[in-house]
Amino acid sequence: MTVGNGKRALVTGVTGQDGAYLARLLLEKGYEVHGLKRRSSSFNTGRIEDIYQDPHDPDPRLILHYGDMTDATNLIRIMQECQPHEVYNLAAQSHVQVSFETPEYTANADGVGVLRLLEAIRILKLKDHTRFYQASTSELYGLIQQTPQNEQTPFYPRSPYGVAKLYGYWMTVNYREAYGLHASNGILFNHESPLRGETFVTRKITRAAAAIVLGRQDKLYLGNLDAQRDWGHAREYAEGMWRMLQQDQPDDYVLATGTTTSVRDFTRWAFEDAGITLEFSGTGEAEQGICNKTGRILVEVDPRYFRPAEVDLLIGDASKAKRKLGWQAKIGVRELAREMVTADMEIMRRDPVTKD
Ligand code: NDP
Ligand code: GDR
Repeated sequence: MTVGNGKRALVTGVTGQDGAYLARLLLEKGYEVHGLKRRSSSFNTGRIEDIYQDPHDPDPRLILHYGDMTDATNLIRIMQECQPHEVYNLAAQSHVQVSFETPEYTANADGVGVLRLLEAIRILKLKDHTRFYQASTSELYGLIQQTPQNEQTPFYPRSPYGVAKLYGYWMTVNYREAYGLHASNGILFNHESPLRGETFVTRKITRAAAAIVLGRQDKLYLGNLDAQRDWGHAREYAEGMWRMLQQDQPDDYVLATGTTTSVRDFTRWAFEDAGITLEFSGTGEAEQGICNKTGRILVEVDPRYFRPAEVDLLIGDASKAKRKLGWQAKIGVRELAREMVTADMEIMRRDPVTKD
């Protein structure tokens, strides 16, 4: 059992992929972890089941609070109750395509939500007590200006999500400069894991590869196969977030692997890991059907998954994080895909009724 380190952390978005990895890491380091979770009509704590503690436990190390990034009074009250030494703001409507359908809500939760937390620190006079981490994103770069992208690369977001996150990024910088808050942005490139949400492209692919090979699904429908992303492992990125808040000075850091991969190649590798060799023909919109060796079409391009504006290419330069934080991604995309496919095969074998 880890001995308490006397520190409290508040993690918003604790029920999400990154929140689950970060909460686990903080508990291992001896923090008392407070998590913000939304009220939901069904259980939404699946990702933190293994660290979940009964509220009746006499000395709970993980304490969950109901809350929402769109509710300022609730955030202020939780901050007042926890008096956290470190706040990790991971809560967000994090799906880029969904942000085109819900732009105002995304602005409220992902943009103004950041301001609400920063203001809570200011109102409660916690500025010399509380350090703040903002989950910024490579989606800020958007339209390609230069590659690889680093902390100096200009931003040009391409979605309501990216624009909302731009506001959060600058508010974090502004509160640091205006009020002296220890507030840092992690500009994180895509990171995935077996805990990744099922509608993000990597997990959608690894689940489908597992389901198709087990005879539970006939076909996978995808959008833009030409998009290129710098995919790392979420567990390693959670460690990077923590390291940012251990620095004497607040700052902004890129976390990335430095390697980029197309959606097409990720699909090929994931299916290969599941035991299926895919045959591709043509590219872009000409690429309508992708078959296995017998000619059966397993992957089809469906324009409904094309975005109104796309981010074509992301590849990050994390040399500042390496130099200042001693952080470097070790898990490459090939290993990541294999881990995700293996995990999805196991889940599906355990659950005989899953249908897609
Ligand atoms: P997830 O979508 O897995 O998790 C998002 C979390 O935010 C969930 O716990 C969700 O709750 C919660 N949430 C959503 N809306 C609200 C709200 N209005 N109030 C309170 N909580 C809310 O995202 P990730 O874990 O992948 O990402 C974590 C953060 O990092 C996000 O801010 C994301 O934008 C950012 N990011 C992610 C990257 C990635 O590649 N994963 C890269 C760069 C940045 P619920 O479980 O109830 O839905
Ligand atoms: P992204 O991740 O938009 O980069 O945002 P996502 O996995 O959704 O898309 C990556 C790329 O794949 C293309 N794509 C598809 N995407 C989805 N979701 N579904 C499909 O069927 C599909 N087909 C092709 C997309 O067009 C895109 O180019 C993620 C989120 O975690 C953000 O919160 C985070 O900030 C960024 O990563 C960095």
